Amino acid sequence: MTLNIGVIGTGAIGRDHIRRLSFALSGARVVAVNDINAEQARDVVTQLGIEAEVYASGQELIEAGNVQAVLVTSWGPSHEAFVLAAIAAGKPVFCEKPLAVTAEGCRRIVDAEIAAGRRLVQVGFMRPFDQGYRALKTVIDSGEIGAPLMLHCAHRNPHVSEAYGTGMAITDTLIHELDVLRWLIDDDYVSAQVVFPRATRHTHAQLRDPQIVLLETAKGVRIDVEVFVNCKYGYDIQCEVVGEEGIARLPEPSSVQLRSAARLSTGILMDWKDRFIDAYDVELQAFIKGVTDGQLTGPSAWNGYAAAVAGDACNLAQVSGRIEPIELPSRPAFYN
Ligand code: NAI
Ligand code: ISE
Repeated sequence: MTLNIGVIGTGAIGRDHIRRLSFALSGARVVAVNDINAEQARDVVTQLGIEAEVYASGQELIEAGNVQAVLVTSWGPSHEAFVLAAIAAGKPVFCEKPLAVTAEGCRRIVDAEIAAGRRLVQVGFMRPFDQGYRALKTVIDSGEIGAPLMLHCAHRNPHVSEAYGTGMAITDTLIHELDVLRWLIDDDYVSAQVVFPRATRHTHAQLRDPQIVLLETAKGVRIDVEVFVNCKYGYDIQCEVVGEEGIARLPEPSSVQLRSAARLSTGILMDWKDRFIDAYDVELQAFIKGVTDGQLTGPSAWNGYAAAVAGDACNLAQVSGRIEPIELPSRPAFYN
């Protein structure tokens, strides 16, 4: 069976996902696309040489008879309405992060999915599918470094657009750590604080950059995440887990070691598309398989909600300067 997918949002990641669905993965094809920039949507279809109809609105695409599953890759604030519409239409939906821009919005999706009676939503948290994070989790779960005590992490982007503000460091960027770290150490957050070091001269008036987010978990683990989105030198994701018996680090992406011009060096990637290329492939192949088998297994709407609850506290902490509590309700049995 070939799954017919409709994609809403043909920007950077929408286009990349359409490419992988059309040429890298198996079991699916893109039959419909939509973007508020219709010309761009048409260009993507033409440039990739796929046979997909361009729809005038996301809602029409969701309702189209030949669309069996939906990919939401539009801007964050539009996600909630599209995901709710897909659930209402009974169609499985893969939604890029964030699931919704507030925890309240994510909760409405969780409630709608539970009311629908079956899992229909997978969130685009790709890091749990990344080989490096999986290897790190295997080491932690093996007990070799003992119980985790502290995590030191960094999420660095070379640059961001003028439209990216201080709050987005949480909702757009840190949200990946908020999801993957609770999975990695099987724990939940209980508080968050945000501190701002000296700002880089490469930032702009609406963005305080860098930031350090300090999280505490239910088991007492302390986590620091540096979010630095104008670091210039590369796209760099770091994660070090300090345990009672040893330390484990997220592996670097493999790259050729170079001896030249009196230097020993390895390259650093510049783009998230390259850094997580395999993880994006695996997460979407899992979505296709889940829909085809009638059993979605990837990150759920509850994962999207849990990350957003922590994200809301971090956003609050950015403004208050205080340690803000994180209160995640217990997980409904539906998501066990
Ligand atoms: P982008 O700005 O390149 O593309 C977004 C597209 O959505 C634009 O073409 C825009 O015209 C379209 N759009 C906005 N509102 C719409 C609406 N109501 N209906 C139809 N189209 C609409 O942004 P990018 O980087 O592609 O990000 C899109 C989403 O994917 C964001 O939520 C972002 O956080 C997420 N993302 C996830 C990544 C990951 O690592 N998982 C990486 C990059 C983005
Ligand atoms: C972007 O939207 C992503 O999701 C990338 O993975 C992240 O590194 C970046 O900071 C976000 O802007």
